[in-house]
Amino acid sequence: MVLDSLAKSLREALKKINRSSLVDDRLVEEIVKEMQRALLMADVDVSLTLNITNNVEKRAKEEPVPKNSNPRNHLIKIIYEELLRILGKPREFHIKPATLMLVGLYGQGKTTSAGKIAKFYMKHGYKVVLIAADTQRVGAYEQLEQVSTSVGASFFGIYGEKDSRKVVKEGLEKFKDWDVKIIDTSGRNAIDSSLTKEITDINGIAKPDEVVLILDATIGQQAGKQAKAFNESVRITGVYITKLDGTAKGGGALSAVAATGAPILFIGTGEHMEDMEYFNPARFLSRLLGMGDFETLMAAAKEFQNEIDENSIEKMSQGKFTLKEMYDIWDQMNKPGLFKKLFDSLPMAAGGAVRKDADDQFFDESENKLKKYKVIMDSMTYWEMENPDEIKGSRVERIASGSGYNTTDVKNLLKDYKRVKDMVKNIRGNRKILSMMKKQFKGANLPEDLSNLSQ
Ligand SMILES: Nc1nc2c(ncn2[C@@H]2O[C@H](COP(=O)(O)OP(=O)(O)OP(=O)(O)O)[C@@H](O)[C@H]2O)c(=O)[nH]1
Ligand SMILES: [Mg+2]
Repeated sequence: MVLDSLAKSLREALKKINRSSLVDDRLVEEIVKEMQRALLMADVDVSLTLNITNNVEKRAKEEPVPKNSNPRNHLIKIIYEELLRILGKPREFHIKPATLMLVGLYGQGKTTSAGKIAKFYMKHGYKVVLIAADTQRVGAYEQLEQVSTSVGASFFGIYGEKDSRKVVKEGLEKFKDWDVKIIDTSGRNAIDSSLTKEITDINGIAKPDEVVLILDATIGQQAGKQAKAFNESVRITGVYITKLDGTAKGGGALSAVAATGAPILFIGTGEHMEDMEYFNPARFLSRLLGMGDFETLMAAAKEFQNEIDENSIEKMSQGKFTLKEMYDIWDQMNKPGLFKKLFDSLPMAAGGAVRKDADDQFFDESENKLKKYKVIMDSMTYWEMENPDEIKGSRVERIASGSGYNTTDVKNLLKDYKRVKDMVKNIRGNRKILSMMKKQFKGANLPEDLSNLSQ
């Protein structure tokens, strides 16, 4: 995983809290020292580190423990909240047709990331073209062409052309019907006037929905300075931090970029085309700490509690989970994203099993599918809803024609249902999670024993 040593030290600190019989000033001071050491080792800025750890110490010593928590969990919660401040605010990112321009200095990972982003969109069913606007570096054309081939995206470039503006203009025109256009621009050694002019010009021509700054995590805190400088010369909509897998300095890059206020959109975690993640600070931190995505879990559980009656949860946890239960739950969830949030919050706690089984794509699109699926389910008989495994052949055809969708949609619904059912089974098999969920629904503050959950 990324930031291995930081993760290890922070997890040790949390374990120490969990193991201690008493939370006193001495323990708080010890933990704060360990946090300081861990953050500085990960290249987090000294004053930021001190600010965070001083806050932890002050809050831990002064804040009264809420009634529904205990001193250990309260301390962990404070640590979590203070660390989260380092990572900045999440930016909402909708997967939809878009033009993206990638900018950055030499060797930061622009071309590789262009391929990864292409793959990411293609996984969601979009038609993607990569446009070779790096007309400066020898071999840039071939490199992007090769990247396009490897992910199966379309490619546009004009071999030997020196004017990147012309390439972009022609590429966008030729591929105007493609859903997603990703423009790979050329780098420089430093942000100079020729780079600023080039990307400003391309920006004017392409009018991209996203201008993504690519920054190499191994430059550590320097990433913050670069983000600031780029932001001043072109409107950056998000930052993609690459090579987080290969450096202990990742904490420096992440925190310094977050401090500039530029949102971190993606992180690169390896050289392969699938080594990329959408960056969500809370999820990233929870995973780093090995405690499951409990921030999201708590928020989702609270919403869930309001949206869903106890019956559905009981049913879900006790064995019966047919299409009918799925329909009821979906029906009660009028808040977009709730379902995804709830399940997304469980994976670490379930030892990673849920997460791996649950294809991201399913969740990202689940909101859009929801409407469609409900229409399809409305065309099913009660018996079919109760016995989804029996829906085959001519039944699929009848349901499809009754709902106005095609048989693939019906089959997808059944496939997704099976996935959710497996997840529910997974959760059911893990009594710890179940009791944790129940506690959450009763409004408890924190899972009792975080270190155990993360095993
Ligand atoms: N380990 C690791 N390597 C990466 C990652 N992203 C990119 N790289 C590597 O970084 C090197 C440079 O990547 P490029 O994509 O060519 O960088 P660039 O910004 O396009 O470079 P120029 O076009 O020369 O400006 C390559 O060897 C990539 O394999 C990452 O997330 N993890
Ligand atoms: Mg390149």
